Amino acid sequence: MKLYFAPGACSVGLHAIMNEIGKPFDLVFVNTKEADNLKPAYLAINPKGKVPALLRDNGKLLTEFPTIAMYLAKSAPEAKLLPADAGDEAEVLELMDYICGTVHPMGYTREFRVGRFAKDKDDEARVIAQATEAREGYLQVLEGAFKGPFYMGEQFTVADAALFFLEMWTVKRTSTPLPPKLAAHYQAMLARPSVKKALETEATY
Ligand SMILES: N[C@@H](CCC(=O)N[C@@H](CS)C(=O)NCC(=O)O)C(=O)O
Repeated sequence: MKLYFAPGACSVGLHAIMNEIGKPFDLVFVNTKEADNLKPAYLAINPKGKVPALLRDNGKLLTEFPTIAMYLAKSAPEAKLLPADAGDEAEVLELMDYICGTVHPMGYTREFRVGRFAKDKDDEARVIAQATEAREGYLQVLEGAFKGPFYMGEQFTVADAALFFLEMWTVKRTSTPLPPKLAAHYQAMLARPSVKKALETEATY
């Protein structure tokens, strides 16, 4: 398997999940800072022009964080990255959908890639203010749903990897404080060997 990633992008959550599972995989660096993700060579692999993407050993490509996370978790049941109960599993997917479909684009991408959303330079402050306000609201929703010590309670699941990249972005790339439960979760994730290893590896690119 090959994970197409960019250092510090949302793909880091999947990188950590793959470390949790512990099976061999290859990393393929996509330099999004140089917009390599939008160049023909990468578009031929993933026409969406985004990371993450997972190339399976059968040559099929999977995209979208929640999809890849579910695939990885279900392919390695021994790692117990999903709850056994169907309703609880649905809650994990619900969280990943919310993060990847709403929170990431509206509360983070809108600020990180403000040039794509603002009418012109003068409009950027308005767009960033919108993203900030939205982000503060989303973080309160996530804080309210958080059970602790992990998102689903005692069990670490793929939902925690999705929460992690948001927490990391919030701390490192925004001026929004993390609410207390998410702040504690972020520290616990940073101490987790799978996350440490992913961050250390990505720092070498
Ligand atoms: N809906 C996608 C979003 C992926 C996404 O936006 N990835 C960002 C990195 S975090 C990216 O590739 N950005 C490059 C760009 O937009 O040019 C998912 O959940 O996987």
